[in-house]
Amino acid sequence: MNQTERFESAKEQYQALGVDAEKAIDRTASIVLSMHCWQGDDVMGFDRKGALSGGIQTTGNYPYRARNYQELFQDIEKTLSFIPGDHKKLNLHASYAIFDDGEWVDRDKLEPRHFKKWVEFAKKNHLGLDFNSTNFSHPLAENATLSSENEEIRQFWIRHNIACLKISEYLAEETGEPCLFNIWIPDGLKDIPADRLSPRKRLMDSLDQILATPYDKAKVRISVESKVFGIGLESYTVGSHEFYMNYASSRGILCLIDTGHFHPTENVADKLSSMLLFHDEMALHVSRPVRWDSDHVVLFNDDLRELAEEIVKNDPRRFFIGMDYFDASINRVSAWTNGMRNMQKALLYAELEPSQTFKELQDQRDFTRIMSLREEVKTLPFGDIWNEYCRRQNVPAENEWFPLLKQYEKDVMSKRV
Ligand code: RNT
Ligand code: ZN
Repeated sequence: MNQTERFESAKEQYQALGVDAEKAIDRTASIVLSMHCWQGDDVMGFDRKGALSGGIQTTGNYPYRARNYQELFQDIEKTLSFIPGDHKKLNLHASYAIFDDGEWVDRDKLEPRHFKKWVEFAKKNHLGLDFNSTNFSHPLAENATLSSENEEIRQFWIRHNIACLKISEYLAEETGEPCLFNIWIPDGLKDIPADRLSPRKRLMDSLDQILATPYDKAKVRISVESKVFGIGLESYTVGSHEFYMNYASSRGILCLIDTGHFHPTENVADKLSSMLLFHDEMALHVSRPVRWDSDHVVLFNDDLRELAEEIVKNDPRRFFIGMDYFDASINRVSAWTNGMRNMQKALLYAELEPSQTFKELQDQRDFTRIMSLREEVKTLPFGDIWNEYCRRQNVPAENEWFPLLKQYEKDVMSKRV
């Protein structure tokens, strides 16, 4: 059988369960994913030489990391050529500002013009843009940022975030689509705090000062990202889930849920429907924690499938879906590609589920049938639909992209010495 015949046969098998594979393909293609720029260079950025800090870590020494914006652009374009989807966004961090020769400004002085090259790159590749302030990997972030007891330091980070808000507005204006401006800070303590409240009060005040800056809500959505703990900050995180959930609700901004930022036995997929009862929109960082917030490359596993199922059932247009993983132990274009393709796969898989039937069976409390049907679905020829989706999107099929990546590694990446 050739690809078309395999697809037609697979389509019939899904049809037998009442699922329209054509519609599933079209709906998946319309879901917007934001690809994080930071997988390509191990979260190094362009504005400083120092090590990554803030309780997050990249591990591994695979060669050929992108060392400047030209190489990063090259790798992003290669990666995009492997990923299906009608429209994608690129998720930037403030530390990826591009300075002219000899120029440098600190984070509180960043301006839209420092992201002009990213805008040109986005336009060339038909990409939307999202943005993050970088409240780590900086000498003034050694202790605390927006929750700092040192007023000068706290004001520095407030100025940085206000600068980022203005840059986000510029990115939205230039690309003509909304920009998500996400705030994550590493602030926390290694050991048991004497005072849990004051840092949180200061964080609340800092965020209020940032939000007091006028901005166009049609162009920019602001989100806040919570966390359980970071390395060296195991006992206390100022920006906890409860803090940000309440903060976001009371100020009319978005909560960002990072799938790596909860206790390992918590089901993150379960949180989405609850959040969306109280918010029109929410944001995600899709990651893969292994025992801790390790930011492993996202795989096509049960956790991801369940997350995608919830996205699809709660209307994908209500989500800002961003990816957040970084692995320095493997080829970084392959890391990017696997994670992004796996997210797409999970969304297609979710679109191909007989969810209306499942729902009716649940209402009838026919759990015997649900279990059996769910298992039946797992052995359907999903790969044939996935490869057809890739073919229609002009990207390589599942067994085709890896040789192309190895060729790129040989021709381009391996020359970076
Ligand atoms: C850290 C957060 C944060 C970062 C990126 C680089 O735990 O997940 O989102 O990973 O901003
Ligand atoms: Zn994150």
